[in-house]
Amino acid sequence: MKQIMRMSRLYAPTLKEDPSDADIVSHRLLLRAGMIRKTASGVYTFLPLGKRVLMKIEQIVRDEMDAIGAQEVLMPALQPAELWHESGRWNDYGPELMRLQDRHEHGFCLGPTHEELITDLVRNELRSYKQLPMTLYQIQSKFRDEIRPRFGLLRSREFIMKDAYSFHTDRESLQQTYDEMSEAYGRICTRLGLVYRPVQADPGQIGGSVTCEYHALAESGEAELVTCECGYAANSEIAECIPHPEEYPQDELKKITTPGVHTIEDLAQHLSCKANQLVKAMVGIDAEGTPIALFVPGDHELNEIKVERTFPGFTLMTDEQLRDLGLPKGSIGCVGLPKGVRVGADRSLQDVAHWAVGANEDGYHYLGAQCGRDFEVDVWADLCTACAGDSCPDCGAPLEVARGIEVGQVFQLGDKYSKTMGATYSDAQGVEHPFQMGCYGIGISRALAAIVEQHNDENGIKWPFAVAPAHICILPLSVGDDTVQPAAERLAKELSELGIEVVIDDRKERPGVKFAEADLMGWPMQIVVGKRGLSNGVYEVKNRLTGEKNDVTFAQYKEALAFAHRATKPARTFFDQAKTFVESQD
Ligand code: 9G3
Repeated sequence: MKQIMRMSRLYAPTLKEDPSDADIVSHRLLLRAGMIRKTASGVYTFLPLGKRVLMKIEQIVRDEMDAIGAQEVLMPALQPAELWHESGRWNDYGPELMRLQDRHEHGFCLGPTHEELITDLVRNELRSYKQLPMTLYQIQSKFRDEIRPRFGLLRSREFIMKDAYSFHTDRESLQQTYDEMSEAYGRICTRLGLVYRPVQADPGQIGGSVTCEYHALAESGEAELVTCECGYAANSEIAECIPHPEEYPQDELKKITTPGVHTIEDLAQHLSCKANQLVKAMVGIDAEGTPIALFVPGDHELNEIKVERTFPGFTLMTDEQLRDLGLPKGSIGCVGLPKGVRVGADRSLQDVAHWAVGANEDGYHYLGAQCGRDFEVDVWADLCTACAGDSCPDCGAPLEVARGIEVGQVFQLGDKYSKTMGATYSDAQGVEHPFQMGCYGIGISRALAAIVEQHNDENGIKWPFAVAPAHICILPLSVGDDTVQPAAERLAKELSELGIEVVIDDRKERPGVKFAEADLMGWPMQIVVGKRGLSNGVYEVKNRLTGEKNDVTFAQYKEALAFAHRATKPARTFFDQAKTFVESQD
């Protein structure tokens, strides 16, 4: 029998108004529903209802981790600095790493992640290939001193993460766990009620070669994704870009006067053509100080990560550097560039025979500039950020742009940590090798907010059943009435005997307040017990997720109850018989 929750006792201080400093819906609703409270910038307290949801999310994650053989541990948040010196990361991170000293002035940090800690644990315990593969995980608070905490739980300075780490003898074993973990992440997102996309991502600072992010789609998401109906999805930071530039109809090289034209928009207006018929130039300097002119379709942006990969150290020139080179900002082109300037161009421009581009003379542009005849390109590369309408690299269909909240990520770390920290196992011949490792995170508190971002309406939160703080809210309307209250209490008791989680709004509040708060808190179902309904022999049942309302007669209710009891009867018989058997043995 589950404990019946009573609104008259529940500590859930709701707010009538939207808090001023909450600028996304999940932050607003979690505060208004009395589920979280801000303790400091980026630091939150979970109140009873918020804590109940957190525990349900954690339990679903635990279920799925245990199902693939991962074992739960609990590591300390307080991490000795020595480990971070060993891995060489103590100085990699700036003030984001929360460092402190103990009373003996020994250095520590509050753990933002636990690669160092778990590698140290394992290098002393896991010594033989016979013990591999091994996956350990924890659900624990993490600390990252974000420079601008915002969006409530989405970017906080203390948050709850499930982080798992796997240890292997070789890459194929790592790949197998990585794949199992990826499938488990899909099941977790689905069970949490999240609309999500696995997204190919940029390994970034991790240095592992393979990584994938799990994004919950939401307009408030910080990540920009490109997605396709075929299932392809990638972080737009690194997604392969296949634009469709078109030619401006002009074959011979022709210089035109373009007074006051300095941007692609100006030029498109001047030529009454589309931006993708024009070529945009950006000039910079690479690590060796070589000037480089880059050309991309007029309707695309240069992608810094891709440019860095092709021209290491590339930084855009300042206005005076451009002037020193004699290049007029806003009408730079590929014809007549000063000697020594290297030319790079987005590979999609290979299919554009004649370019409309700056003439390297202020107030002039060229039409019909032909590669090979009027200019040369040294390097063709994928230099642009993919955007809506570009071709999907997998199936060719037009890409769409979406925004995502990164709720999970899986990494293949290889031997990045095991090598630097001397974490080795001995193989069948007794030879020592560094472990292959993987690491896998899910933002538990962030997932809670992501669920609200995807499940809400103008009245409040709409919790999916699997994570709702309770399943059914019973709303007696006239509490004083001597028939309504007992009927509501009986309903609560009968439903909770089925294992249903029930909350009863037993407060002496007006019906309007009860309805509004039930909608705000997002209980998936509401059952109204009112004087009129009782005299008509019905309960009014409302499905919060669909808005559907039905009058359920007492007979229908009794039948549903009996059915539910029968449905759970086999389990009950088993335990009753087991109990009787055990007692008979005494
Ligand atoms: C730091 C600080 C911030 C950090 C890190 C280290 C992110 C850091 C990446 C990861 C990788 C995976 C295991 C679970 C899944 C994610 N922000 N990362 O390493 F010192 Cl201040 O955390 N870790």
